[in-house]
Amino acid sequence: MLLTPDAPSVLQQLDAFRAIVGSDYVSVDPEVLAHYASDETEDLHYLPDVVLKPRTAEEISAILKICNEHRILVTPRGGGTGLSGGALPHLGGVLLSTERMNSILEIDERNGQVTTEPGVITEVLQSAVRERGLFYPPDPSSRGTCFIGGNIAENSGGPKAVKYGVVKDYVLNLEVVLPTGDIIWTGANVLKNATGYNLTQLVVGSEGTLGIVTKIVLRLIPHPRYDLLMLVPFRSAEQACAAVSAVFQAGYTPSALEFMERDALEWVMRFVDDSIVPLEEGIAAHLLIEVDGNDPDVLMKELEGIAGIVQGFDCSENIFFAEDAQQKEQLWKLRRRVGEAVKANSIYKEEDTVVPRAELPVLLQGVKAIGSKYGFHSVCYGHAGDGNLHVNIIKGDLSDEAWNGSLKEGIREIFQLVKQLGGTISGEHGIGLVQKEYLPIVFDAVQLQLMRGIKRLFDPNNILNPGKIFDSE
Ligand code: LAC
Ligand code: ZN
Repeated sequence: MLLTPDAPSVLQQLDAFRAIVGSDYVSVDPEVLAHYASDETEDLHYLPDVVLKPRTAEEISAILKICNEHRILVTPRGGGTGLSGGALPHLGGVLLSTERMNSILEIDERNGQVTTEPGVITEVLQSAVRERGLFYPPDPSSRGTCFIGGNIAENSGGPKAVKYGVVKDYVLNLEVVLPTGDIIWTGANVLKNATGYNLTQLVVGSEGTLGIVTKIVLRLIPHPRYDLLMLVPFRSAEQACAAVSAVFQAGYTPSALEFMERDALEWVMRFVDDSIVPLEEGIAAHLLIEVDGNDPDVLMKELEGIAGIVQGFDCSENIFFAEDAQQKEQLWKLRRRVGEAVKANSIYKEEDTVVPRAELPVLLQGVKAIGSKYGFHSVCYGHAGDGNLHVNIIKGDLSDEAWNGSLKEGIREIFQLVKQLGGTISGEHGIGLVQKEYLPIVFDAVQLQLMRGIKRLFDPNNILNPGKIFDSE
Protein backbone atom coordinates (compact mmCIF):
# COMPACT_ATOMS: atom_id res chain seq x y z
CA MET A 1 0.00 0.00 0.00
CA LEU A 2 1.32 3.44 -0.91
CA LEU A 3 1.38 5.84 1.99
CA THR A 4 0.59 9.47 1.31
CA PRO A 5 2.87 12.17 2.78
CA ASP A 6 0.43 12.53 5.64
CA ALA A 7 0.23 8.87 6.43
CA PRO A 8 2.81 8.62 9.25
CA SER A 9 1.12 11.40 11.13
CA VAL A 10 -2.35 9.84 10.57
CA LEU A 11 -1.15 6.42 11.64
CA GLN A 12 0.31 7.83 14.84
CA GLN A 13 -3.20 8.88 15.83
CA LEU A 14 -4.90 5.52 15.36
CA ASP A 15 -5.07 4.79 19.07
CA ALA A 16 -6.49 8.23 19.74
CA PHE A 17 -9.13 7.66 17.03
CA ARG A 18 -9.96 4.23 18.51
CA ALA A 19 -10.45 5.82 21.91
CA ILE A 20 -12.97 8.24 20.37
CA VAL A 21 -15.07 6.06 18.06
CA GLY A 22 -14.23 2.51 19.21
CA SER A 23 -11.83 0.18 17.40
CA ASP A 24 -14.58 -1.35 15.24
CA TYR A 25 -14.98 1.98 13.54
CA VAL A 26 -11.35 2.74 12.72
CA SER A 27 -10.11 0.87 9.67
CA VAL A 28 -6.84 0.62 7.75
CA ASP A 29 -7.85 -2.64 6.07
CA PRO A 30 -6.92 -2.30 2.37
CA GLU A 31 -10.31 -3.65 1.27
CA VAL A 32 -12.15 -1.10 3.35
CA LEU A 33 -9.87 1.69 2.14
CA ALA A 34 -10.52 0.61 -1.44
CA HIS A 35 -14.27 0.83 -0.91
CA TYR A 36 -13.94 4.49 0.10
CA ALA A 37 -11.47 5.34 -2.67
CA SER A 38 -14.13 6.19 -5.23
CA ASP A 39 -17.59 7.70 -5.50
CA GLU A 40 -19.78 7.88 -8.63
CA THR A 41 -17.46 10.37 -10.31
CA GLU A 42 -16.23 8.94 -13.59
CA ASP A 43 -13.49 6.34 -12.99
CA LEU A 44 -11.44 7.99 -10.23
CA HIS A 45 -9.86 6.18 -7.24
CA TYR A 46 -7.81 7.62 -4.38
CA LEU A 47 -7.04 5.61 -1.26
CA PRO A 48 -7.48 7.25 2.13
CA ASP A 49 -5.03 6.25 4.90
CA VAL A 50 -7.73 5.47 7.43
CA VAL A 51 -11.52 5.28 7.48
CA LEU A 52 -13.36 6.57 10.55
CA LYS A 53 -17.06 6.02 11.23
CA PRO A 54 -18.14 8.25 14.11
CA ARG A 55 -21.63 8.15 15.59
CA THR A 56 -22.03 11.64 17.11
CA ALA A 57 -21.15 15.30 16.66
CA GLU A 58 -19.04 15.08 19.81
CA GLU A 59 -16.98 12.26 18.33
CA ILE A 60 -16.47 14.24 15.12
CA SER A 61 -15.46 17.25 17.16
CA ALA A 62 -12.83 15.20 19.03
CA ILE A 63 -11.53 13.78 15.72
CA LEU A 64 -11.30 17.21 14.09
CA LYS A 65 -9.48 18.67 17.11
CA ILE A 66 -6.78 16.03 16.71
CA CYS A 67 -6.61 16.48 12.95
CA ASN A 68 -6.47 20.24 13.25
CA GLU A 69 -3.64 20.04 15.77
CA HIS A 70 -1.61 17.59 13.67
CA ARG A 71 -2.59 19.03 10.27
CA ILE A 72 -4.17 15.77 9.17
CA LEU A 73 -6.47 16.05 6.15
CA VAL A 74 -10.08 14.95 6.50
CA THR A 75 -12.48 14.11 3.67
CA PRO A 76 -16.13 13.81 4.76
CA ARG A 77 -18.32 11.34 2.90
CA GLY A 78 -22.02 10.60 2.67
CA GLY A 79 -23.52 7.92 0.42
CA GLY A 80 -20.69 8.13 -2.13
CA THR A 81 -22.99 9.04 -5.03
CA GLY A 82 -21.35 12.38 -5.85
CA LEU A 83 -20.52 13.27 -9.44
CA SER A 84 -17.84 15.93 -9.00
CA GLY A 85 -15.42 14.05 -6.74
CA GLY A 86 -16.27 16.01 -3.58
CA ALA A 87 -15.92 12.90 -1.38
CA LEU A 88 -12.72 11.59 -2.98
CA PRO A 89 -9.74 11.52 -0.57
CA HIS A 90 -7.36 12.62 -3.34
CA LEU A 91 -4.67 13.72 -0.87
CA GLY A 92 -5.04 10.72 1.48
CA GLY A 93 -5.55 11.26 5.21
CA VAL A 94 -8.76 10.51 7.09
CA LEU A 95 -11.93 9.49 5.29
CA LEU A 96 -14.79 10.33 7.64
CA SER A 97 -17.99 8.48 6.80
CA THR A 98 -21.32 9.63 8.26
CA GLU A 99 -22.98 6.26 7.55
CA ARG A 100 -23.60 5.42 11.21
CA MET A 101 -25.35 8.74 11.86
CA ASN A 102 -28.53 7.44 10.32
CA SER A 103 -31.44 8.28 12.62
CA ILE A 104 -34.42 10.46 11.85
CA LEU A 105 -34.62 12.29 15.18
CA GLU A 106 -38.03 13.95 15.08
CA ILE A 107 -40.91 14.52 12.68
CA ASP A 108 -42.69 17.61 13.99
CA GLU A 109 -46.10 17.45 12.34
CA ARG A 110 -47.41 20.56 14.07
CA ASN A 111 -44.71 22.71 12.49
CA GLY A 112 -44.11 20.67 9.35
CA GLN A 113 -40.45 20.00 10.10
CA VAL A 114 -38.12 17.05 10.35
CA THR A 115 -34.85 16.84 12.27
CA THR A 116 -32.48 14.22 10.97
CA GLU A 117 -28.93 12.99 11.12
CA PRO A 118 -26.86 13.28 7.92
CA GLY A 119 -26.43 9.57 7.18
CA VAL A 120 -30.13 8.93 6.49
CA ILE A 121 -30.82 7.83 2.92
CA THR A 122 -32.85 10.53 1.18
CA GLU A 123 -35.59 8.14 0.04
CA VAL A 124 -35.91 6.69 3.57
CA LEU A 125 -36.46 10.22 4.86
CA GLN A 126 -39.00 10.95 2.12
CA SER A 127 -40.95 7.77 2.89
CA ALA A 128 -40.94 8.43 6.64
CA VAL A 129 -42.44 11.90 6.26
CA ARG A 130 -44.80 10.68 3.51
CA GLU A 131 -46.40 8.32 6.04
CA ARG A 132 -47.47 11.45 7.94
CA GLY A 133 -48.84 13.07 4.76
CA LEU A 134 -45.77 15.30 4.44
CA PHE A 135 -43.50 15.96 1.51
CA TYR A 136 -39.76 16.59 1.23
CA PRO A 137 -39.49 17.21 -2.53
CA PRO A 138 -35.76 17.30 -3.49
CA ASP A 139 -35.19 13.90 -5.07
CA PRO A 140 -31.87 13.37 -6.83
CA SER A 141 -31.80 10.31 -9.10
CA SER A 142 -29.59 8.59 -6.51
CA ARG A 143 -32.21 9.07 -3.79
CA GLY A 144 -32.25 5.34 -2.98
CA THR A 145 -28.58 5.41 -1.92
CA CYS A 146 -27.50 9.03 -1.39
CA PHE A 147 -27.49 10.58 2.09
CA ILE A 148 -29.37 13.69 3.10
CA GLY A 149 -26.08 15.09 4.49
CA GLY A 150 -24.45 14.76 1.06
CA ASN A 151 -27.49 16.47 -0.48
CA ILE A 152 -26.92 19.42 1.88
CA ALA A 153 -23.23 19.50 0.96
CA GLU A 154 -24.03 19.61 -2.77
CA ASN A 155 -27.28 21.59 -2.66
CA SER A 156 -28.82 18.80 -4.71
CA GLY A 157 -31.78 19.22 -6.98
CA GLY A 158 -33.52 16.55 -9.03
CA PRO A 159 -36.67 16.52 -11.16
CA LYS A 160 -39.06 18.16 -8.67
CA ALA A 161 -36.90 21.26 -8.35
CA VAL A 162 -38.73 22.94 -11.19
CA LYS A 163 -41.85 23.34 -9.06
CA TYR A 164 -40.60 22.80 -5.51
CA GLY A 165 -37.05 24.13 -5.44
CA VAL A 166 -33.77 22.51 -4.43
CA VAL A 167 -32.31 21.47 -1.08
CA LYS A 168 -31.48 25.04 -0.03
CA ASP A 169 -35.18 25.87 -0.13
CA TYR A 170 -35.92 23.34 2.64
CA VAL A 171 -33.01 23.71 5.06
CA LEU A 172 -33.91 25.75 8.14
CA ASN A 173 -31.09 25.01 10.54
CA LEU A 174 -27.95 22.90 10.72
CA GLU A 175 -25.73 21.59 13.47
CA VAL A 176 -22.20 21.76 12.10
CA VAL A 177 -18.84 20.67 13.48
CA LEU A 178 -16.22 23.16 12.32
CA PRO A 179 -12.68 22.06 11.36
CA THR A 180 -11.49 23.49 14.68
CA GLY A 181 -13.81 21.07 16.51
CA ASP A 182 -16.31 23.76 17.58
CA ILE A 183 -19.95 22.68 17.30
CA ILE A 184 -22.44 25.34 16.16
CA TRP A 185 -26.05 25.70 15.04
CA THR A 186 -26.31 27.90 11.97
CA GLY A 187 -29.80 29.36 12.36
CA ALA A 188 -33.16 28.66 14.00
CA ASN A 189 -36.06 26.27 13.35
CA VAL A 190 -38.16 28.98 11.73
CA LEU A 191 -39.51 29.77 8.29
CA LYS A 192 -38.27 33.35 8.33
CA ASN A 193 -34.96 34.54 9.63
CA ALA A 194 -33.44 37.98 9.12
CA THR A 195 -30.91 37.67 11.91
CA GLY A 196 -27.37 38.41 10.76
CA TYR A 197 -25.49 36.61 8.02
CA ASN A 198 -27.13 33.46 6.73
CA LEU A 199 -24.69 30.80 7.92
CA THR A 200 -27.17 28.06 7.06
CA GLN A 201 -27.12 28.91 3.37
CA LEU A 202 -23.36 29.35 3.43
CA VAL A 203 -22.95 25.77 4.57
CA VAL A 204 -25.52 24.41 2.09
CA GLY A 205 -23.62 23.62 -1.10
CA SER A 206 -20.20 24.15 0.50
CA GLU A 207 -19.23 20.60 -0.50
CA GLY A 208 -17.86 19.56 2.89
CA THR A 209 -15.20 22.27 2.88
CA LEU A 210 -16.48 24.46 5.73
CA GLY A 211 -17.74 21.98 8.31
CA ILE A 212 -19.34 18.59 8.82
CA VAL A 213 -23.13 18.71 9.12
CA THR A 214 -24.33 16.53 12.01
CA LYS A 215 -28.01 17.51 12.40
CA ILE A 216 -30.38 18.91 9.84
CA VAL A 217 -33.73 20.64 10.29
CA LEU A 218 -35.83 20.65 7.12
CA ARG A 219 -39.17 22.23 6.40
CA LEU A 220 -41.84 19.98 4.91
CA ILE A 221 -44.99 20.67 2.91
CA PRO A 222 -48.26 18.75 2.56
CA HIS A 223 -47.89 15.91 0.07
CA PRO A 224 -49.92 16.48 -3.13
CA ARG A 225 -52.59 13.78 -3.49
CA TYR A 226 -52.38 13.09 -7.22
CA ASP A 227 -49.96 13.23 -10.10
CA LEU A 228 -50.09 12.53 -13.82
CA LEU A 229 -47.20 11.72 -16.11
CA MET A 230 -46.65 11.68 -19.87
CA LEU A 231 -43.71 11.00 -22.18
CA VAL A 232 -43.66 13.13 -25.32
CA PRO A 233 -41.51 12.15 -28.34
CA PHE A 234 -40.06 14.89 -30.56
CA ARG A 235 -38.56 14.65 -34.03
CA SER A 236 -36.09 17.43 -33.20
CA ALA A 237 -34.17 17.68 -29.92
CA GLU A 238 -33.91 21.44 -30.28
CA GLN A 239 -37.67 21.70 -30.73
CA ALA A 240 -38.15 19.64 -27.57
CA CYS A 241 -35.95 22.16 -25.75
CA ALA A 242 -37.86 25.05 -27.29
CA ALA A 243 -41.16 23.56 -26.07
CA VAL A 244 -39.96 23.79 -22.47
CA SER A 245 -40.18 27.53 -21.96
CA ALA A 246 -43.40 27.65 -23.99
CA VAL A 247 -45.07 25.44 -21.36
CA PHE A 248 -44.26 27.94 -18.61
CA GLN A 249 -45.12 30.93 -20.77
CA ALA A 250 -48.56 29.42 -21.28
CA GLY A 251 -49.05 29.52 -17.50
CA TYR A 252 -48.27 25.94 -16.45
CA THR A 253 -45.87 24.82 -13.73
CA PRO A 254 -45.26 21.09 -14.11
CA SER A 255 -43.90 19.24 -11.09
CA ALA A 256 -41.24 17.79 -13.38
CA LEU A 257 -40.15 18.57 -16.92
CA GLU A 258 -37.28 16.32 -17.94
CA PHE A 259 -35.42 16.08 -21.24
CA MET A 260 -33.79 12.96 -22.68
CA GLU A 261 -32.01 12.72 -25.97
CA ARG A 262 -32.76 9.58 -27.95
CA ASP A 263 -29.49 7.88 -26.96
CA ALA A 264 -30.21 8.49 -23.28
CA LEU A 265 -33.58 6.74 -23.44
CA GLU A 266 -32.36 3.99 -25.76
CA TRP A 267 -29.34 3.19 -23.58
CA VAL A 268 -31.31 3.14 -20.34
CA MET A 269 -34.08 0.95 -21.81
CA ARG A 270 -31.40 -1.54 -22.75
CA PHE A 271 -29.65 -1.12 -19.38
CA VAL A 272 -32.73 -1.86 -17.28
CA ASP A 273 -34.26 -4.16 -19.90
CA ASP A 274 -37.57 -2.34 -20.08
CA SER A 275 -39.07 -1.08 -23.32
CA ILE A 276 -42.33 0.29 -21.98
CA VAL A 277 -42.47 2.69 -24.93
CA PRO A 278 -41.56 1.87 -28.52
CA LEU A 279 -38.77 4.12 -29.78
CA GLU A 280 -40.13 5.29 -33.09
CA GLU A 281 -37.92 5.88 -36.10
CA GLY A 282 -36.96 9.54 -36.47
CA ILE A 283 -37.49 10.48 -32.83
CA ALA A 284 -34.60 12.60 -31.54
CA ALA A 285 -35.61 13.35 -27.94
CA HIS A 286 -38.34 13.04 -25.33
CA LEU A 287 -39.80 15.24 -22.64
CA LEU A 288 -41.09 13.54 -19.50
CA ILE A 289 -43.74 15.82 -18.03
CA GLU A 290 -45.48 15.47 -14.66
CA VAL A 291 -48.16 17.57 -13.01
CA ASP A 292 -49.27 17.17 -9.41
CA GLY A 293 -51.93 18.60 -7.08
CA ASN A 294 -55.07 17.75 -5.14
CA ASP A 295 -57.77 17.81 -7.80
CA PRO A 296 -57.57 15.07 -10.46
CA ASP A 297 -59.86 16.91 -12.90
CA VAL A 298 -57.76 20.04 -12.77
CA LEU A 299 -54.62 17.93 -13.30
CA MET A 300 -56.09 16.22 -16.34
CA LYS A 301 -56.93 19.62 -17.85
CA GLU A 302 -53.41 20.84 -17.12
CA LEU A 303 -51.81 17.81 -18.74
CA GLU A 304 -54.04 18.18 -21.81
CA GLY A 305 -53.20 21.88 -21.92
CA ILE A 306 -49.47 21.12 -21.83
CA ALA A 307 -49.89 18.42 -24.50
CA GLY A 308 -51.57 21.06 -26.67
CA ILE A 309 -48.64 23.46 -26.23
CA VAL A 310 -45.89 20.93 -27.01
CA GLN A 311 -47.72 19.81 -30.14
CA GLY A 312 -46.67 23.11 -31.68
CA PHE A 313 -43.04 21.93 -31.52
CA ASP A 314 -42.83 19.08 -33.99
CA CYS A 315 -43.68 16.35 -31.51
CA SER A 316 -45.01 12.96 -32.54
CA GLU A 317 -48.73 12.21 -32.11
CA ASN A 318 -47.75 9.16 -30.03
CA ILE A 319 -47.66 10.80 -26.63
CA PHE A 320 -47.51 8.12 -23.93
CA PHE A 321 -49.74 8.77 -20.91
CA ALA A 322 -48.85 6.62 -17.88
CA GLU A 323 -52.02 4.79 -16.96
CA ASP A 324 -51.29 3.66 -13.43
CA ALA A 325 -48.77 3.79 -10.61
CA GLN A 326 -46.77 0.96 -12.12
CA GLN A 327 -46.31 2.68 -15.48
CA LYS A 328 -45.36 5.91 -13.74
CA GLU A 329 -42.78 4.05 -11.72
CA GLN A 330 -41.44 2.39 -14.88
CA LEU A 331 -41.02 5.74 -16.62
CA TRP A 332 -39.39 7.34 -13.59
CA LYS A 333 -37.06 4.39 -13.20
CA LEU A 334 -35.92 4.87 -16.79
CA ARG A 335 -35.28 8.54 -16.21
CA ARG A 336 -33.50 8.03 -12.87
CA ARG A 337 -31.17 5.40 -14.22
CA VAL A 338 -29.97 7.22 -17.34
CA GLY A 339 -26.79 8.26 -15.53
CA GLU A 340 -25.93 4.66 -14.67
CA ALA A 341 -26.69 3.55 -18.21
CA VAL A 342 -24.36 6.17 -19.66
CA LYS A 343 -21.64 5.15 -17.22
CA ALA A 344 -22.04 1.48 -18.12
CA ASN A 345 -21.84 2.30 -21.83
CA SER A 346 -18.51 4.08 -22.11
CA ILE A 347 -15.88 6.15 -20.36
CA TYR A 348 -17.47 9.56 -20.19
CA LYS A 349 -17.23 13.01 -18.69
CA GLU A 350 -20.30 14.73 -17.34
CA GLU A 351 -20.91 18.45 -17.37
CA ASP A 352 -23.75 19.79 -15.23
CA THR A 353 -24.62 22.88 -17.25
CA VAL A 354 -27.45 25.24 -16.40
CA VAL A 355 -28.82 28.21 -18.34
CA PRO A 356 -31.97 30.33 -18.20
CA ARG A 357 -34.45 27.83 -19.60
CA ALA A 358 -35.37 29.76 -22.74
CA GLU A 359 -31.69 29.43 -23.79
CA LEU A 360 -31.82 25.62 -23.76
CA PRO A 361 -32.16 25.18 -27.55
CA VAL A 362 -29.13 27.43 -28.11
CA LEU A 363 -27.15 25.51 -25.49
CA LEU A 364 -28.01 22.14 -27.03
CA GLN A 365 -27.16 23.34 -30.53
CA GLY A 366 -23.87 24.79 -29.24
CA VAL A 367 -22.92 21.57 -27.42
CA LYS A 368 -23.44 19.60 -30.63
CA ALA A 369 -21.44 22.12 -32.70
CA ILE A 370 -18.57 22.01 -30.19
CA GLY A 371 -18.73 18.20 -30.28
CA SER A 372 -18.36 18.23 -34.09
CA LYS A 373 -15.46 20.65 -33.86
CA TYR A 374 -13.55 18.49 -31.34
CA GLY A 375 -14.72 15.13 -32.63
CA PHE A 376 -16.74 13.87 -29.68
CA HIS A 377 -20.26 12.51 -29.30
CA SER A 378 -22.43 13.74 -26.45
CA VAL A 379 -25.56 12.40 -24.82
CA CYS A 380 -27.65 15.07 -23.14
CA TYR A 381 -30.45 14.73 -20.61
CA GLY A 382 -31.60 16.55 -17.53
CA HIS A 383 -33.96 18.87 -15.78
CA ALA A 384 -35.05 20.96 -18.72
CA GLY A 385 -37.67 22.87 -16.74
CA ASP A 386 -34.79 24.33 -14.72
CA GLY A 387 -32.56 24.87 -17.75
CA ASN A 388 -30.28 22.21 -16.21
CA LEU A 389 -28.76 20.01 -18.91
CA HIS A 390 -26.42 17.11 -18.05
CA VAL A 391 -24.01 16.98 -20.98
CA ASN A 392 -22.30 13.59 -21.13
CA ILE A 393 -19.27 13.53 -23.38
CA ILE A 394 -18.74 9.98 -24.54
CA LYS A 395 -15.32 8.45 -25.18
CA GLY A 396 -16.73 5.56 -27.22
CA ASP A 397 -14.15 4.48 -29.81
CA LEU A 398 -11.96 7.58 -29.46
CA SER A 399 -8.30 6.79 -28.89
CA ASP A 400 -6.86 7.85 -25.52
CA GLU A 401 -4.87 10.45 -27.39
CA ALA A 402 -7.86 11.99 -29.13
CA TRP A 403 -9.91 11.84 -25.92
CA ASN A 404 -7.29 13.48 -23.73
CA GLY A 405 -6.26 15.92 -26.43
CA SER A 406 -9.58 17.44 -27.38
CA LEU A 407 -11.64 16.99 -24.26
CA LYS A 408 -10.49 19.85 -22.05
CA GLU A 409 -10.70 22.51 -24.75
CA GLY A 410 -14.12 21.23 -25.75
CA ILE A 411 -15.39 21.39 -22.18
CA ARG A 412 -13.96 24.86 -21.79
CA GLU A 413 -15.89 26.00 -24.87
CA ILE A 414 -19.11 24.46 -23.56
CA PHE A 415 -18.69 26.30 -20.27
CA GLN A 416 -17.85 29.55 -22.04
CA LEU A 417 -21.06 29.19 -24.01
CA VAL A 418 -22.99 28.48 -20.81
CA LYS A 419 -21.59 31.63 -19.23
CA GLN A 420 -22.35 33.67 -22.36
CA LEU A 421 -25.98 32.47 -22.16
CA GLY A 422 -26.28 33.73 -18.58
CA GLY A 423 -25.83 30.31 -16.99
CA THR A 424 -23.24 28.58 -14.86
CA ILE A 425 -21.10 25.45 -14.81
CA SER A 426 -22.93 23.39 -12.20
CA GLY A 427 -26.62 23.27 -11.42
CA GLU A 428 -26.64 20.48 -8.84
CA HIS A 429 -23.50 18.30 -8.93
CA GLY A 430 -21.04 20.77 -7.45
CA ILE A 431 -17.49 21.71 -8.41
CA GLY A 432 -15.61 19.29 -6.15
CA LEU A 433 -12.40 17.99 -7.60
CA VAL A 434 -13.10 17.57 -11.27
CA GLN A 435 -14.58 20.94 -12.24
CA LYS A 436 -12.42 23.33 -10.23
CA GLU A 437 -10.12 24.20 -13.11
CA TYR A 438 -13.12 25.73 -14.90
CA LEU A 439 -14.27 27.90 -11.99
CA PRO A 440 -12.43 31.02 -13.30
CA ILE A 441 -14.76 30.92 -16.32
CA VAL A 442 -17.61 32.03 -14.07
CA PHE A 443 -15.87 33.83 -11.18
CA ASP A 444 -13.29 36.60 -11.37
CA ALA A 445 -10.35 37.16 -9.00
CA VAL A 446 -12.40 39.24 -6.57
CA GLN A 447 -15.10 36.60 -6.25
CA LEU A 448 -12.58 33.77 -5.87
CA GLN A 449 -10.69 35.77 -3.24
CA LEU A 450 -13.89 36.18 -1.22
CA MET A 451 -14.53 32.44 -1.35
CA ARG A 452 -10.97 31.61 -0.31
CA GLY A 453 -11.31 34.08 2.56
CA ILE A 454 -14.46 32.32 3.79
CA LYS A 455 -12.69 28.97 3.61
CA ARG A 456 -9.75 30.36 5.64
CA LEU A 457 -12.05 31.73 8.29
CA PHE A 458 -13.78 28.39 8.81
CA ASP A 459 -10.70 26.24 8.32
CA PRO A 460 -7.51 28.16 9.16
CA ASN A 461 -5.28 25.11 8.75
CA ASN A 462 -6.96 23.91 5.57
CA ILE A 463 -7.57 20.38 6.86
CA LEU A 464 -11.19 19.84 5.78
CA ASN A 465 -11.67 18.58 2.24
CA PRO A 466 -8.76 20.67 0.95
CA GLY A 467 -8.36 21.08 -2.79
CA LYS A 468 -12.10 20.87 -3.43
CA ILE A 469 -13.91 23.72 -5.24
CA PHE A 470 -10.53 25.48 -5.63
CA ASP A 471 -6.90 24.48 -5.22
CA SER A 472 -5.38 24.72 -1.78
CA GLU A 473 -3.43 27.93 -1.29
C1 LAC B 1 -29.66 12.88 -12.87
C2 LAC B 1 -28.40 13.05 -12.09
C3 LAC B 1 -27.21 12.61 -12.87
O1 LAC B 1 -30.28 13.87 -13.20
O2 LAC B 1 -28.26 14.34 -11.64
O3 LAC B 1 -30.03 11.74 -13.17
ZN1 ZN C 1 -29.70 15.64 -12.37
